[in-house]
This record gives sequence, structure tokens and C-alpha cells, in this order.
Amino acid sequence: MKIGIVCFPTYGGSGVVATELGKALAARGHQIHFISYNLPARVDIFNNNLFYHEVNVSSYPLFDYPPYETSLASQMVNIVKNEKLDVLHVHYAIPHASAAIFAKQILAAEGIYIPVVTTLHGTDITLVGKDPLYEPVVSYSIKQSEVVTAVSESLRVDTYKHFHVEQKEIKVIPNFIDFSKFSKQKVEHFKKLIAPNGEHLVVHTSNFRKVKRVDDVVKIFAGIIKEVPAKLLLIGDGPERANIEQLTRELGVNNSTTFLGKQDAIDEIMSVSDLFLLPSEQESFGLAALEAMACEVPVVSSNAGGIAEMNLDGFSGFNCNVGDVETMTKRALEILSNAETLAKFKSQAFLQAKKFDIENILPMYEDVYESLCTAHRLA
Ligand code: GMT
Repeated sequence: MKIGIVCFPTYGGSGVVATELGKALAARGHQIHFISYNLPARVDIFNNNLFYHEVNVSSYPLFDYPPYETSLASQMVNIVKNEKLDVLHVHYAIPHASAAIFAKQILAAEGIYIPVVTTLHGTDITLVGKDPLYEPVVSYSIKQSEVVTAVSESLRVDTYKHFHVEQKEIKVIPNFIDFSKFSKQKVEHFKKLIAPNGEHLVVHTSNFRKVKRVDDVVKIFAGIIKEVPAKLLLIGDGPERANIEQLTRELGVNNSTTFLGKQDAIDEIMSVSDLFLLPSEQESFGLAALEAMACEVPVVSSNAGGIAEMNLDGFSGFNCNVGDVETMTKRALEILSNAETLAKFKSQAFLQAKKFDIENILPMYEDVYESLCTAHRLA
């Protein structure tokens, strides 16, 4: 099949899911056309089945706000026509779903049919999407998409809660790991470099927005380090970074904390880590934690949104109430204080991650695309 994938080109979240999905589909022989304003971060390998189409926005004296959505819709129209796409799969509702619906309507006026699959990822529903500034357009785009998927059951329920789309079926297709590309690496020399005295490595990765509660990560770590020797690795960057740096100084853990910024080799860092912290206020799935688990790293997280569907309490780690730093610290120490317990949680984290193997999830997306094409052929 020829599939257009529209996504943000960013390092985390929906951008990663979209690009890993596209690469895996290309490996299975589908022709994949990425459409974005930049080359997606993880599209590192090109082959005969992978294409990238950039969306450009031209400036004009009248445009205080360049009309990205218009360029995107026009680009989709052109690519569907020129490349004869079978389906458009858009990741993150704003503005990708509405632009796709617009493109579909333009094409329909020319007698060309293109079905739209919209995958909801999280904040497009739970935070920004439900803002009255966007809600009517998001609701319409959901209703007009041929298929809507959500990355967790919790996000599916939240979508029905925040939007009047009860007539629309929303299919849950969870996020996944491609174990052939993402798994524990043998990089012990790297561990010796960061933790020369055998300290435990505690890690967190995010876009440092308030919703991630990175301040809780630092507070939990401050509690951990009182009991066991440890280092904190913070991966990513974002608006809260300066406040977090300040907090590490205030809590006296700045010398044990390393800010690594945006990183490509996440699997290498996870491969030497002992514990992943994800205390988010809101999290529809928590892909970063699943990537940690795939590298045998247990997770102490909040129980927000869909996290508990992925991180099994007492098995791959623990889930605690949002903001309950004291319990999260206790749970982290329960895992780290004893070598046997740590080893048990590490192997259980891996077993749990295996349930989200791309081999199990990819066919769910292929079924969606195929059923749309079949329905169209039969119509
Ligand atoms: O909010 C983010 O961290 C980015 C966002 C995105 O769409 O890029 O992430 C959301 O989608 C991820 C991939 O499906 C999920 O793993 C994250 O849980 C989700 N983030 C939130 O719900 C806060």
C-alpha cells in the first residue's frame, strides 16, 4: 500500500511513534511518504520505500501567523495525487487531522477518494485539544476521519469525555517497541564513565513541560540519594529546564545530576540505567517509559492517564498517585536497595515491554489500512 504519514518531526511522543511505524511499514514492503515541516528525528535510513515531503510556509507581509495548516493541506492534496496514495495517516489531532479532512474534501471535489486515519496521542485531547479555541475543529476532524485510533484505553475514554463524538468508534492501538532496533546494548564502558563508583543510574526523559512534573523527579532523586549512591540523568529539554536546574542546586543534588539535552542514542543511555522515573500529571501512554522497560529498566511512575496500562504496578515497577513524592521515593528505594529485587524488576520490566512488541501491534494498523482499501474497492 502507499501510505502518507503526517507527523511532528520531534524527538519524543507522537513523532517517534509515527516515524517508527513508517519505517516498520516500509520494511514490510509498503511505500511510505512522510509529510512534515522537517525531516522526522528518527528517519535516519532511507530505502526505496521511504520518502519525505517537506511542508514549507512562505512569509507575506499580511501574515502575522503563517498559515501552516493551509500549506500542509495543499501538500497533502499534491502528494495524494502525484504519488497515488491509498491512505493518509495523521498523528496528533492538531493541526494534522483538520488539514487532512480539508485535503480529503478538496480531493473529493476532483473525484479522488482518500481515507483518513487519525491517531490521537495525548495532549491533543487532554490538554490543548479540549481548549475551546480548538475543540470544534478537533471534534469535527474526529467525526470526519474514516478511522480514529487512540494509544490507550484511558485516552479513548478521555476523548469521549471531552468531545461530543459518541457516535464515532475509537479503536485502541497501543504504542510499541521495535526490538530489532531498540533493546539493551552492551555499553558497560559508558556506565563506568558516568558511574565510576558503581552508583545506580536513575533516568528521566521528557520535553520538560510542566505536565511532566520534572521537579518531582528531582525531589524523588534527592530522597533516593540519601539512602543509596546514585546519579540522575535528565534527557531532553524544554520550558522547565532552568527551573529544574535551580531546584537541583536548592536540593543539593546538582553534582549528582547530569543534563544530557536532546539525545539520539536513547537506547544506549537506557542500557546502563537502573530506574526510570515518570511522575507526570497527565500521560496518555508514556512511550519514554516503555522504551526504558524495553532496555530492562523498571519504572516508578504516577498513575495518570494510560500509564498503568503499560507499567504494571508491582511487576515492571510501581504506579503512585500524582504528586505523591514520598511514596514514589519509597517505591524507588524498594527496587534499588536490594540487588536481587532490582534484577527481578529489570527482567519483569522487559517481559512487560515485550507485550508491546511491534510484531504484535503493526498488524493492527495494517488491518485498518487494508479494511479501508477493501471497503473502497467494494463501494
Ligand atoms: O505530550 C508529549 O509528551 C508529547 C506527546 C506527543 O504527542 O508528541 O506525547 C503523547 O504521545 C505519546 C506517544 O503516543 C505518549 O506516549 C505520551 O504519553 C503522550 N503525552 C501525554 O499524554 C502528556
